[in-house]
Amino acid sequence: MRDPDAPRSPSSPGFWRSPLRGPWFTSVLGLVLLVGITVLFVTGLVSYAAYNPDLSPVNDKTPDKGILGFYLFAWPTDPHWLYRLNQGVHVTLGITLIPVLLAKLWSVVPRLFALPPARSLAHALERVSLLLLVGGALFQFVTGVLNIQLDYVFPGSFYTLHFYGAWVFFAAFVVHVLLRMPTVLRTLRHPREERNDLVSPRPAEPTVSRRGALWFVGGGSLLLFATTVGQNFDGPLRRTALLAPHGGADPGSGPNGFQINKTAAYAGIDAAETGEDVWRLVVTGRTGTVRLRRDELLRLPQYSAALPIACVEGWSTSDQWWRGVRLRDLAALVGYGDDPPDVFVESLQRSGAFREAALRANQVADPRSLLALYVNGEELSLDHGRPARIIVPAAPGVLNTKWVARMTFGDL
Ligand SMILES: Nc1nc2c(c(=O)[nH]1)N[C@H]1C(S)=C(S)[C@@H](COP(=O)(O)O)O[C@H]1N2
Ligand SMILES: [Mo]
Repeated sequence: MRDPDAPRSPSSPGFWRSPLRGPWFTSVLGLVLLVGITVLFVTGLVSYAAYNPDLSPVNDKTPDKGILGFYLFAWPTDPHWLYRLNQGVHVTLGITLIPVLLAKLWSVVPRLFALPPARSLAHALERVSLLLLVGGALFQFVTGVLNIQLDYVFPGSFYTLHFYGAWVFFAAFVVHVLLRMPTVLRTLRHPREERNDLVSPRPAEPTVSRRGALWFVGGGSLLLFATTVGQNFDGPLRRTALLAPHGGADPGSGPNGFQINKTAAYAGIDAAETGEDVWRLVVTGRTGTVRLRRDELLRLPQYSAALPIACVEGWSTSDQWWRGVRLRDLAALVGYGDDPPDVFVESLQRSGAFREAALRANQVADPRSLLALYVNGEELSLDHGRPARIIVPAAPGVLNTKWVARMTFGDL
């Protein structure tokens, strides 16, 4: 019930009356976010490193990153589920934390309206950092969710926005944690004594306890988790991922019945160009260029590997059985015997950011890295990249180029 005497301006302390607000409620939510956001930041940076952006300009989604890419490292191929785990954690955790973030913002909302805007220089600086913090948090969560839900609303620029946004946000986050940690620790040690400006001077009657409110927030998180996490698995579990664009729907059955990201129709691939008498794989390297027909590829030694597809959007498949020619054997055909170099892979697809990708020498050398022609015992379907696609252990899905037309070996 609205009190007729209540102050009308959200900047007056009596305006905000929920008895839930106070240092304890904010501290508990803050601690959850401290852990969660740190994991999001680390898995986000790791995910970016997995693209091998320092290898080739075609892999580099943020060419102006400058020193922000200081930490990049050579992405390994072991364990083969590494990217699947990293990105599953990043996306699932990000979605799960949304209710916690909203509750945290709600818990400090009186502060956002506090007047005067600045009492001192230090206070002014703190409020600017809060602006970056709140703006940064909303920006990171909104861009992340839009990217997975709307399927590339910002073609190409998502990586740039999300990557730079992460650094700005995390810097403000670190400042905030340092400033607030003493209060959090005091509050958790003496929950009853601590009082601050978040506690309403004229609280309304409680309708729920602070613990009850936390359970409510946790329940929201659990619900989001339960309706998202299934997109990391095949079979019936995937259908529980009601909130994930790559869950829910049935990807079909049979050997090729697993998640498809971009269909051949979407990528503008005409089945005719993949036909036996038309398609040629063009492989270039130290000793020149060879052109291989499908039947010639099939006469090379064939190998199998059980590997997942794991997309930056956070969905993944369980291991599928891929079969085809080793990348290092293709390198050997054009003059690289024992230690194969990097490779630049191009698709039949004529346009689009994902028509080409570069793989690092360690990825080419791994005996499980294949130019696959078969999956789960059947020819690749057109949507999964017929006649041939790249599959590399632990690599992000975007490096698993479909409808491969050309491979150029050599140090990039
Ligand atoms: N030519 C081409 N290859 C591509 C893509 C694409 O758009 N074009 N998408 C990539 C991305 S982002 C992912 S996650 C995987 C998905 O493979 P799938 O559709 O077989 O599941 O393919 C990759 N290979
Ligand atoms: Mo992807």
